[in-house]
Amino acid sequence: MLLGLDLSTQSLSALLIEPAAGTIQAEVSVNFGADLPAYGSPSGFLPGGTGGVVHADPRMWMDALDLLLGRLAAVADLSQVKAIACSGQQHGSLYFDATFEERLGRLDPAQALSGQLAPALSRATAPIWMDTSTGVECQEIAAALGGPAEVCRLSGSVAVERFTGPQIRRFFKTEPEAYAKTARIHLVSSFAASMLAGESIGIDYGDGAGMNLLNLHTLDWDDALLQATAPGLREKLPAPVEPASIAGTISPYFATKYGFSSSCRIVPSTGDNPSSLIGMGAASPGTIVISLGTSDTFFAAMEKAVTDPQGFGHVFGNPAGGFMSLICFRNGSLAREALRDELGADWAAFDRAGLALTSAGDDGNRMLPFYGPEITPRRDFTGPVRQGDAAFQRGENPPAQIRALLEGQFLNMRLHSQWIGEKAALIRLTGGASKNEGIAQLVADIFQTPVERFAVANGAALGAALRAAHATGHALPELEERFCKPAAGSRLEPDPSLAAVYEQALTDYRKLLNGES
Ligand code: XUL
Repeated sequence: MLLGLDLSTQSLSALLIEPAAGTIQAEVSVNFGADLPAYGSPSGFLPGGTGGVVHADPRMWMDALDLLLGRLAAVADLSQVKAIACSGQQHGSLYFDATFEERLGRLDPAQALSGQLAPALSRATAPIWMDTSTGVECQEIAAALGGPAEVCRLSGSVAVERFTGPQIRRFFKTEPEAYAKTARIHLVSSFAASMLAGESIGIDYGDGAGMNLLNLHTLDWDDALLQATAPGLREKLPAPVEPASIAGTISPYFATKYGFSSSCRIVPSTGDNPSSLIGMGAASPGTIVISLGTSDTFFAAMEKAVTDPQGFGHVFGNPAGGFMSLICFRNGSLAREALRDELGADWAAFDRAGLALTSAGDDGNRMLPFYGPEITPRRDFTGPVRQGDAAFQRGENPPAQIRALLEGQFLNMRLHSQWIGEKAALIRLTGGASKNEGIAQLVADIFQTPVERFAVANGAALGAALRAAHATGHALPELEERFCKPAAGSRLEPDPSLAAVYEQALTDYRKLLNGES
């Protein structure tokens, strides 16, 4: 059996697979808010941060790992696990002093992880991906490199607030002594693997590319980016590692405590988006994944590592080799829920029958679908911008508002993914709103590409389990064939008669966004 773990914002989950049979043997999870209330983090982070600060308590993640493996050992024979791979929320970082490696190497199974590792924290809390406090640091890094375009050319992304490099720079500037005491910096994902291995495990090219520090051309930390970020940084970072490899063997702590075999292998971790790419069966170019959540994300394996000239999209390493694109849209369900509440509507109004009250393109009623600041495009919207007939502009006619919002969201996604330059053969849609037939058909029509929905809820944990299987000799295409199946009857074909309507809508949308109409 192979084990995949996903350390996400709100929970830590485990998925155990039997690769030859193509079966999921066990699935357990720990919810940080419900299961570890002592950390006062109902949504997985410490509430009340100011100036854009969003941090989490790393001890919560340590306790969660003990709790999760205890639960898993109660339902599965962990001595049968050949290898473990982890996935983690991207960009979050942990800071440890010089005692960390030694502590990792002599973990006592009679005690909890947190009591043994927390004393090595040189920064009590960990900034996570929701943190937006580093605007100044992003500007400083870009300026040191001669402009945002150079940061993007080297690292695959312009300097971004939530990315780890700007976060490290802010720590160095605000707490220079604690930074100087820091001997090891980990990402959430590489930290999870390091606990399991009892030694520091490297950072893979998938998650490493979310730091503004990894040079995508050399796949090593970039000296100019390191220098622009903070002094002495190379020594503090674990080396970048090839994702499909064996990084270590399980620490005796876990073998003794939870019954793992002492030969169980640890595979390098990756970020949750690269891991989902594998879990959604999209490791090779040609399949796009669109995940509809609080924020919407768009990602796909890439033929070539091209970067977004506008600087909104990102390029990460693909754990299966090569690269992947990732584009985040902050106003996902956030905006869908805001409009639903504004209209006093329910989700049925967003489904097939509700959408059938208006027609595709809705005679030119258009909306920039942003209820708050957006990152793609990066702009401080304060509410949706409407263009169309007078009643529509006043916010009347609920069916027209709903269609315009949804069309706006996916036209915006189509527009801002054009830099990738590849036409996909298939879209795999996941996340809460993907169950909605009306939304799924709209995606197929706007992209003029077939859409499939997925049965597996946790694509990131499945991706981790598949990566563990891949790194221990199972062929990825066969694993995808067995595990990455669409839900029965979930495929929707695009309506070709709408291609021209949405070409025109895309032109109109671009003009509205650029203030040209
Ligand atoms: C990606 C990002 C988020 C986190 C969520 O850039 O910030 O998708 O990975 O877990």
